[in-house]
Amino acid sequence: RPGEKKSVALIGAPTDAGAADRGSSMGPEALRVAGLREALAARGLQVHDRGNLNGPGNPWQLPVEGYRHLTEVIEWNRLVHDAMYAALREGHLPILLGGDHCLAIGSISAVARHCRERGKKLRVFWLDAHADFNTRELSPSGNIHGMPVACLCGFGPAQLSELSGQKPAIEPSVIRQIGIRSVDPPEKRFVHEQGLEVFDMRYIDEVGMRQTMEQALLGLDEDTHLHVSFDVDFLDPEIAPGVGTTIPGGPSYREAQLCMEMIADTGRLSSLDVMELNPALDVRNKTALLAVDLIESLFGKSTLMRRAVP
Ligand code: 6HN
Ligand code: MN
Ligand code: MN
Ligand code: MN
Repeated sequence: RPGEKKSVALIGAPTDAGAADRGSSMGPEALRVAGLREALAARGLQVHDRGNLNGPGNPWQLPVEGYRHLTEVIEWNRLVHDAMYAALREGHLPILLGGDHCLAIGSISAVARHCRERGKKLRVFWLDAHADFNTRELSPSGNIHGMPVACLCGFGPAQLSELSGQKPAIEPSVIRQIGIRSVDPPEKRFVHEQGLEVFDMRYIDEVGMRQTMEQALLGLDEDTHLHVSFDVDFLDPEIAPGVGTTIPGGPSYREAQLCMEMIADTGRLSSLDVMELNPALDVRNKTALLAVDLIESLFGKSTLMRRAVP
């Protein structure tokens, strides 16, 4: 639709049923209060805020057979899948406002289904301190927010790993994990076994964010749908305290900006998750404000300045 404004759909998913801590259920509203809609509109996007999905509450129970709150997590992921899929079909760029990271199962299952139908290639950027590649057998916690990547790759309960209508929803080869610095030992072995491409903090320290992103973006073309799953704990906790599982040694403000800017430059961003923001642990909503700032860069806030350089 040439000449028409690009449109984004905001989909709030206020749950923390997959997490270790309560509070990420307040993430969608904190992002709205931080001015997400206005920031996107200022980027020239048409913004449709679809409001929040309405799923089950958090029963706050112990894991059962290796999974905590599996029933609730399945229900939420069904809702997320359906909402993300509908938004993609309507031609919007959907932005999922989490909620904990278990919801990326529904989100990326919808994206995978959409790409299959359109004959598009898929690339998933997983920006996170964690690999989120646990299974019931490997997980130290039973918390499903530590398992979405494994579920998407076919290792998880059927109701989660078959959401896209095909198992696995995605191949490990489409994933690029960036910023990783906390992986449980059995999980680490499984990451290697499945051949995930991981640009961990050690790698970013050694080669820098620029070369890391160049490598992660290799092979993207006009036919590629790029999905970014942004777990806010990707960022260094000094700048982003409002998350449940803070891990020191994450990307700095400038490194995170560069990461977002280089994604924006490709023009391939087609769907986004903003996950794990926990306002109960934040300081004057500063992590939400930072997330909005980075999302602006993801949508090209700095591109004009960069292009002006010969
Ligand atoms: N997140 N690896 C730990 C676990 O319990 O499986 C932590 C997972 C954190 C997940 O932040 O999305
Ligand atoms: Mn519309
Ligand atoms: Mn995560
Ligand atoms: Mn994480």
